Amino acid sequence: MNYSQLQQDGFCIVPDVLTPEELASVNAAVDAAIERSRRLGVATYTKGMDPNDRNIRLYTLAEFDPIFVELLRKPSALELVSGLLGNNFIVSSFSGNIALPGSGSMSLHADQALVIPPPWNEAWTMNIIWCLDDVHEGNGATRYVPGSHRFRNFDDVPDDALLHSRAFEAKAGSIIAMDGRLWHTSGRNVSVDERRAMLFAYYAMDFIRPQTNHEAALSSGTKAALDDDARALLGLGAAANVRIGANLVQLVDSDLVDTTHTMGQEFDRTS
Ligand SMILES: O=C(O)CCC(=O)C(=O)O
Repeated sequence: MNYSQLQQDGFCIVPDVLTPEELASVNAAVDAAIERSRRLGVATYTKGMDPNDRNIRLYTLAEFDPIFVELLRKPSALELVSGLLGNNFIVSSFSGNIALPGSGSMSLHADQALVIPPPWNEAWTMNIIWCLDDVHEGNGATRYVPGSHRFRNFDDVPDDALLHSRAFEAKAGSIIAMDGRLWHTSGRNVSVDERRAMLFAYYAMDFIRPQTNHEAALSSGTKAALDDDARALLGLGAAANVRIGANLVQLVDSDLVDTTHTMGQEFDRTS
């Protein structure tokens, strides 16, 4: 049901994915991440992307707390991701946008169009958006242009697309699964005192270069604490984009070529 809506409309909303206790823990981790970023002097506002500093941006969430890695691999999220993208995907980026009252709207965009040139014939990327607050028009919920996941190139995007946009409505603890081709933007938070926190877990087919190079962006301590599944999901390790090639090599002669060795390891041994 969710998956067919995701295919047809370019999004679906799944309520109650997080229990109240999980929601409280994720919110506490977000607060701690903001605090740590500020203490370390990491910018929490990206000039040029948001109209003002009422948006708090958090990047590379996996670095901040293991709870964010657990969100990335929640079965209810991964079912939707594999439903749309198949089984060969990795995390392209995982960021947060906490829109405080007074925050403005960024530019309309589709996340797939940010990483792949047109034509966008298939869904090769998608977001699982974690709603940490009730989100709605007034507090700046993400706005989407209905049917825009069918746009195949930039010429298909009407000049007045934004006028046709609508705000997602979802309760705290829900996820919104969104086709990477759906054109969207952040809304304006015109409320008096409502925070709007949403986390954007962006998944992409494994042959697309990720937005965040987690090998470079994560600290060695964080990487060392990850298990093999989490490492694979984050695209870590020296080998990249060898999936199809590795199978071919095994077909040629699985005794001659040990595909478990990465090129980096080979280099270490011979240097
Ligand atoms: O915060 C939002 O509602 C949308 C954020 C977004 O689309 C982005 O950061 O690329």
